[in-house]
Amino acid sequence: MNIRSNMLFSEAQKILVGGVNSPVRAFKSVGGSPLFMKKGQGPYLYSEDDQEYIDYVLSWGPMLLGHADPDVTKALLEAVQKGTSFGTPSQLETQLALLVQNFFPSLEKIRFVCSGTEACMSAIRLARGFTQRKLIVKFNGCYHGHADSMLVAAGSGSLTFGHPDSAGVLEEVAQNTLVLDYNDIASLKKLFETKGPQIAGVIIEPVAGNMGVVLPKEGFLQTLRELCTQYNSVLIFDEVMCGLRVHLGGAQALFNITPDLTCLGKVIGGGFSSAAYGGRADIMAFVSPLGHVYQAGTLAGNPIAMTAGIATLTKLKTHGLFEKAIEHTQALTQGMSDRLKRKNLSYVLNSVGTMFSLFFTSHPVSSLAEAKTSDTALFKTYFHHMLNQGIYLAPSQFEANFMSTVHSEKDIQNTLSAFEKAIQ
Ligand code: KE4
Repeated sequence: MNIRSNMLFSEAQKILVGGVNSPVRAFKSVGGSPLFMKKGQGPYLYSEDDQEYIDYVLSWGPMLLGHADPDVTKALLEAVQKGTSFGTPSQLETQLALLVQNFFPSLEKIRFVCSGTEACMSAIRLARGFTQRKLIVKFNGCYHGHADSMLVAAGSGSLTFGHPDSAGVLEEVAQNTLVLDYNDIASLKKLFETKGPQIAGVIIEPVAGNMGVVLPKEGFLQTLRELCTQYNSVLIFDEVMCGLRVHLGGAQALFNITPDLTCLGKVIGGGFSSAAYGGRADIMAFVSPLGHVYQAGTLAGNPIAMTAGIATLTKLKTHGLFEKAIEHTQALTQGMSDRLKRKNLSYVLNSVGTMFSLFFTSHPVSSLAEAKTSDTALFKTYFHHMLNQGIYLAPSQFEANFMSTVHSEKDIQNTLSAFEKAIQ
C-alpha cells in the first residue's frame, strides 16, 4: 500500500527537511508516511499510487471551490501568457482589493502580502507602530503564522510575560507577547485592568481552527472589542483560516463585530501564495510608503495570484454556492454525530460554516486545554481507518477540516459509510 509515496518520501527526506516543506504535512501526530499527491480535481486528490481520496483538508482551507476549478484554471491559463510578475502596480490588485472589501467592508484600506504569516506579522508591527506600545496579546491554541512574536507560549501565570514556543525565538521578544486562554473572559478583563495602557494590540482567530475548530463563547469577542476600544488597543481578527469559511464575510460578519485590522489568506489566494491585511484607514495610513511602519514583498499582489483570487471571489458571489457547502457540512457532521451516538462513543463535533473537527472527548471543547483532553491515540486509529477507505482528513486532532462547494451528496454518503466502518 502506498509503495510509491513511501519511496518518494524517503527520497524527499534526503534533501528536504523532514521530507516536507511544512511540518504538519509530515503525519508526525498520526504516524505513518505522508501520501504524495500528484493531482487534485474537484473534491478529490489522487496519490502517486493512483488512489482517489475525498479531500477534507483542501490545502488547509484555500481550495473552497475544489481543486482545479475550471473557471479559476481558465483565468490563470490566460493570465500566464501575459507574464507572471512585473514588480509594478497592476489594475488586478485594485480589482481584487475591491472584491475583498465587498466581502469584508471593515477593510477600508488593504495591503496584499504573500502568506498568512506575513499578514499577521505586518498587522502586529502596525499595531505597535500605530500605538507606540509594546505588548501584544494572543490566545493559547491560536496560530498566526511563524513570526517570532507569535511563537510564544503562556508565561507561568496568564498575566506574566510569554516565553518562547520555538527554538531561536529570543526571551526578549517573547516577553512582549502575553498569552491568555481562549474564551477566558475573566483573565482578559484582569489583563486589561493591569496592563491595558501598554497593550498595542490583541490578535485572535475569531473562530479558532488551529486547536481543532473552537468557537468563541457568548460575549467573549464582544468583551474583547469593548476592552480594545476602551484602552485604544488594536483589535486584530486573524481570519486567514475562518474568513470565507465560517461566513462569506468571515467571523466578523457572523458575529457582527468590527475589528480594527483583519488578516486574510488561504481562500483569497485561490490556491496561490497570497494573503492580505487591512482595516481602519487611520491605522493603515501608518504603513509604508505613506507612514513609518515598513513592510514590503517582491511578489506581493502579483498578477497571477490576483487573477486566482479574482476568479475565486467572483465565483463565490454566485448565489447559493457557499450556502450549499454549509449544507453539506451540516449533513456530514449530523451524519457523523448520529452514528457516534448509536455507538455510545464520547465525542465532541465542533463545526461552523464549512469547517469542522471531531474530538474524541466527553468534555466540551472551548479552549486548548479542553481540546487536549481528547484521546489522540484513538484519533490516530480513526484517521488511518478513514484514510485507508479513501477519505483524506486533516492529519492531526488539533487541525480543522474543510468542505468545498463541489463535494456532492454522494461524496458525503461515501464519507459517512467509511465513517460507519471506521468507528466500529
Ligand atoms: P501561512 O503563513 O501558513 O500562509 O498562514 C499562517 C496562518 C495564519 N493564521 C491562521 C489562522 C492560520 O491558520 C495560518 C496557517 N494555518 C496552517 C494550518 N493550521 C497552515 C498549514 C501549514 O502550516 O502547513
